[in-house]
Amino acid sequence: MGAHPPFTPPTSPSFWRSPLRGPWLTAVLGTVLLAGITLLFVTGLLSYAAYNPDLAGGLNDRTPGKGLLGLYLFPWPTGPHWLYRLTQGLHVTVGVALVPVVLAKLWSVIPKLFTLPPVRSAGHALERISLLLLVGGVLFECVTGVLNVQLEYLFPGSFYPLHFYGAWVFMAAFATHVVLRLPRTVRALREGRDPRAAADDTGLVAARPDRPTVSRRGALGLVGAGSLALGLTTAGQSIGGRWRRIALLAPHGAGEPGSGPNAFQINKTAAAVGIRARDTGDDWRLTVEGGGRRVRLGRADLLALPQHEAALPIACVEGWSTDDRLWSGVRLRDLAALVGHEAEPPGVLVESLQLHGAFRRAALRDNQVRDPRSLLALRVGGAELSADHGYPARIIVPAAPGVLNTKWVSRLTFGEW
Ligand SMILES: Nc1nc2c(c(=O)[nH]1)N[C@H]1C(S)=C(S)[C@@H](COP(=O)(O)O)O[C@H]1N2
Ligand SMILES: [Mo]
Repeated sequence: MGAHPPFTPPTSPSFWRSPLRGPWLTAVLGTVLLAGITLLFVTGLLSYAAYNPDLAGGLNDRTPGKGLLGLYLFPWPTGPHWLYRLTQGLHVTVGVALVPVVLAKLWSVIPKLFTLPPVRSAGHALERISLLLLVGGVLFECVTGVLNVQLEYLFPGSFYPLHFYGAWVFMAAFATHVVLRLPRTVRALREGRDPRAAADDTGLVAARPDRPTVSRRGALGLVGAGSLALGLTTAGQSIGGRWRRIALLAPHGAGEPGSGPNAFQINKTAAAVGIRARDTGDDWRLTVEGGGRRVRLGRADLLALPQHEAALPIACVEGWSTDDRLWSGVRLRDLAALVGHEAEPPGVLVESLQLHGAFRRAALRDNQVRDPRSLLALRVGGAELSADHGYPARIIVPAAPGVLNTKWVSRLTFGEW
């Protein structure tokens, strides 16, 4: 009996024995998160704006109850053409790379979770509730984000509201936390790496530390190496080129399906969404409507209209992007002109042959219709579109999220919706 040390519960300060914990380590990790999470917040809001959720009709809007949270929305521009590729690539890559930092930060403060009494005062109770939202929020955003990147449609249609509202709750708690902890963080960074437990008023330094097996710097190095490895194996899916080969963590990243001009990432195949060959054959017609007029065009009619080229990527919300591809087809503004919208065409509602699923229709804003690079594409890289890339015709718009590049288009309605 006597040989066993007495049982120490995690609520006892002597249960936590890592010599690494201390205000400096927590402050360094916190500072990295402050910068990283701010970037995630900004690029996240940009991604939300890029969907044009406030377009009349709210067609693209998966968060119709957003109210004031849509306050900052602005018309998403069409240039530079790689804009969404950049903002979303950063969001997903930095988000994935921060996961080890988040875990290390939580580890560094975990003794505080168990301190007794759990609530000392009303103020302390409020602080603990805000910490619950903070920790719950960060884990929730990590999990929904990573699952969306990895499994794309695990949340059919509902990833957007979950990640969006989760972000606002988390950011409120995060902002509170930053304000409360900034002075302590600055002090800890100034004081350096080795505060003595006696001088520690944060309760992070172990009362009975074990012997160190790695220095604080070494531990930070390990976390950094983990982040870097995750970042590098994710980033290639956005950067493209040779980097794509090491995009091991990205389901749509490494490797490109098939060969020839159509050999690039496919989000949903024609078969997956029930597009049958007979719907896209010679009987296929595109209906163009607006201004009280309607025309119906076959593929030969479209090919007889002036053809234009645009080198544009597809950049998906999941973080993967294609390199610039040379698309060719009919300008959206030329199609608007066919139904009388000559000078300043309005926005357009795009509908697909696809009968079910969240992405079978999308609304584009007038600035997107008017851009000369916005096409109803018929060909890519000099070849006909493949069935999986949207044959007979698909939308391609500069700087827009992939989700707005509707495939297997059957109807365009300019204005009036
Ligand atoms: N009709 C239709 N169009 C669609 C989709 C879809 O599911 N159905 N997916 C969209 C999404 S989310 C993306 S990222 C791009 C992917 O294009 P790609 O498969 O041609 O690379 O197509 C978009 N167009
Ligand atoms: Mo997408």
